[in-house]
Amino acid sequence: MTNSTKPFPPLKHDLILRAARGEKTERAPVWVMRQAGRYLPEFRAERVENDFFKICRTPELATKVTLQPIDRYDGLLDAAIIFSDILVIPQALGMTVEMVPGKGPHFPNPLVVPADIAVQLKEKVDVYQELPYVFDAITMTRHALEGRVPLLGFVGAPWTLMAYMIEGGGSKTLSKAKEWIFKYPKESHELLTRITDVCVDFAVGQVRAGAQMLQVFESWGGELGPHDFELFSLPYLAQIAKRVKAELGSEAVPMTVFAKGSWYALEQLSTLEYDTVSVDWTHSPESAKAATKGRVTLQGNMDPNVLYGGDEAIVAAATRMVRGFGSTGRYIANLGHGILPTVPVEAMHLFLSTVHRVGLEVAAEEQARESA
Ligand code: 1CP
Repeated sequence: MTNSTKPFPPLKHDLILRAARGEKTERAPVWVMRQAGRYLPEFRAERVENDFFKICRTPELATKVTLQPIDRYDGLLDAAIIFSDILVIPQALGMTVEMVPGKGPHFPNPLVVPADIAVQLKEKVDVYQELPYVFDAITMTRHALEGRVPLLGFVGAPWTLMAYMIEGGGSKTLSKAKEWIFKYPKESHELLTRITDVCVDFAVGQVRAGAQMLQVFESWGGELGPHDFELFSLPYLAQIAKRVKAELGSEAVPMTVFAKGSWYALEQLSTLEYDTVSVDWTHSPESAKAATKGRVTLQGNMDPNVLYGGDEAIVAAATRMVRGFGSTGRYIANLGHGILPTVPVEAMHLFLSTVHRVGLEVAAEEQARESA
């Protein structure tokens, strides 16, 4: 257990928080989705010793792994993201989730029909009872970071979590989860509402434990067409930002929404109470800026596979990205989705250092233009 009453060390580097709030920054901040994880040899070494969820549940180990990329890429990452998984919410709701090496998450007893909701899921979830280890890991990590960079918390979005709970793991078609929304829309909304309530409590708890920014991952957003996204994803994403901010009041932190593949919803997403909208590589900087009209900070969006393309390709794509997004000042550099497990650590380094270099160049050019 960590001592949550001990004051946190002062934050020495708030670049990402300023960018999220829409302030002009001296360069674009950068972090990478899944930056702590399988592409890092030091993480793989940890996994030989420990099961995935054991790392999540042991604050000392979660802290250690969260800091791995911050130490390796010292000075190049502008945020840390707590080591955990979106699937701790289904666990808190009462479901069993295992992490199968080389395969990913597996639910031995997925939801099959709506009647399973009452049988398998707890009616009321107390996140402080079910997920104290995440809060402890956040508090411990926030201390261990010593203010080097802000610490991000995260939750999975309701539709994405519902999809895992019904599919029982990753899926190419999401046929089972989609059968639910088309065959049992009322019960699907009931399930989404239950998940949303836990998301809200969990996100609020993470901030109270020390998270300085939050990201909501709707990783399966793009599996829904515009009509179904508007029915089964958007209202819940909207509720999460609204309720989390209302509950936290003056302690609210910037929030990011990432609905992968939902390019058609970018304008709508930019009108919710999120400060930042993370976009994948199906947007050009120009189209993303046109859809969001400066209402939010944009985050993203290089195709993670560029990191396999060799130095020239990485420098070209990262440069194009920062130059394309950089001129508004409302920008956080990232990949368009998580970094892949077989990416060489040097490719990540080149991506980060290019973003820094080009970000400084763009900022200097902007300043020169403004003072001209
Ligand atoms: O560095 C970080 O980003 C922090 C840790 C983190 C985060 C933010 C992990 C560790 N998982 C996540 C979020 C997460 N988990 C998402 C949303 C982001 C995204 O879209 O990539 C999703 C969809 C999951 C579900 C999940 N967990 C998958 C995907 C399965 C599929 O559907 O194909 C996998 C493979 C996991 C396991 C996992 N989570 C994290 C790691 C490092 C791993 C690998 C597990 C291992 O070590 O074996």
